[in-house]
Amino acid sequence: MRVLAKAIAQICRERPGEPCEVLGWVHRIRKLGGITFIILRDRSGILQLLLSETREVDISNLTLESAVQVVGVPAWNEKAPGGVELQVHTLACIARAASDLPYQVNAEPGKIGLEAILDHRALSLRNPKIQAIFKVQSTIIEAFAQYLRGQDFTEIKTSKLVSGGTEGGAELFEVEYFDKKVYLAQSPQIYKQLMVASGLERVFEVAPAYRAEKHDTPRHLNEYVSLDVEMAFIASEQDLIDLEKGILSHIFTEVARKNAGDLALWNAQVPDAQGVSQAPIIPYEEALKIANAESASGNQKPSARIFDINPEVERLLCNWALREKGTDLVFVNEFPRRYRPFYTYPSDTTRTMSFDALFRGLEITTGGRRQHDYKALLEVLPKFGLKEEDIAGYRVFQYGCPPHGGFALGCERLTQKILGLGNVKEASLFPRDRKRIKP
Ligand code: AMO
Repeated sequence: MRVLAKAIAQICRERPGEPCEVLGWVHRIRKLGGITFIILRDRSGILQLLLSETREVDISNLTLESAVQVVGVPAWNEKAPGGVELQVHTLACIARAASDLPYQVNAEPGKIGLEAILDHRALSLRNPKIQAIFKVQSTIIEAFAQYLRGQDFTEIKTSKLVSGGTEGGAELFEVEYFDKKVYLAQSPQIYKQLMVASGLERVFEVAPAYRAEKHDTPRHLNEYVSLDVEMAFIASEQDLIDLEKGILSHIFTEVARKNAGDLALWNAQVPDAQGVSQAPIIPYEEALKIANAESASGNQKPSARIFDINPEVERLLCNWALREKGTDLVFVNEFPRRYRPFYTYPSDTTRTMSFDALFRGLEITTGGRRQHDYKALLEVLPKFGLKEEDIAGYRVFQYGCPPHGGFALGCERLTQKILGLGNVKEASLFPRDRKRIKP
């Protein structure tokens, strides 16, 4: 019977003596006198193989990372990982790995530099701890979509080739498109809003977004996966915050349920539903006051007075929320108009119905209600250096576009913070930065 490594304990318990076939890779080889132990690895985990001298299994040519097929009988052994091993009868090498491995797959990832991990991505992913990152990410994406489908949202896929930016700034990658210059989309912003206007009302998208940001920081990628949401008939950003709390609760519950082993490898825990529901919503001005007070009372030398939310303020606010409210999550709302894009809905002359979500010291979401009144949109354009033709796509708003809003969650940043990774690039399969365009 062909089984996964993780099923061996169950077979040993329920059908002792039954021979099993397991397929996987050689993770480690250890010789002790006449006995050889091999740690075999498959997608489910690791399994100790016991090769005794009495069985004639030739492993003299076997190299680390070769793919093998083994047949044996499960047996309890308290010294083996998981307390069980496979006593091998036959072992066949299906694909021999060359002996000059360029990357030490079975090493603790923390001891290998990030650049080496990324240079040898396919090999580094064979390490269970590194693979765990992408198993968790897969659950995040699945749970995000599952929750929204359950709330009657429709999944959309929009073009990543666009004629201009939506998020302000000059952070656009140019692409030659026949005889024109077009750009890689910074976000599906206009399209998701158009889909609300189209009558779909509730949409979401999981897709790459591109930012030509020149800086190299542990929180920025030039290409990231954006988990986007947009919904019609909302009153304020409060409706969106409630929706995001529901999404995050579901994601955390699913990650805890499906990825317990992956979380354990990183010594990580997800917040429980209570932790999410307790997340405070702090108006921007209040958030600055808290950050200033935190900074002044910190053990380190207080930094200069804080006038805007920056990475240091995100950390201070999250420290405060953990201490005072017992939660890893903080929402900041009422951002000033000057810090938000043209499409943001104003709540008065200075503030907007917009918000950010901060999780474990990092911004993971930006969102807000949008301006759905086309005339009001035109009025603010000069302040943003835009002209009517720049937002031509929004003209359809003249034909009955309801109040609406949405947000975007950064998939890699959420993965990074769930697992406690030092750099967001670790949570991107093939990260793109200023220097890295391969593999
Ligand atoms: P914003 O630009 O804040 O908002 O992006 C939303 C979220 O996307 C993630 N993110 C990034 N992750 C990694 N590297 C980057 N360079 C990067 N840039 C952004 C973050 C961030 O919180 N259109 C609006 C969203 C909306 O209002 O619906 C937008 O894109 O987690």
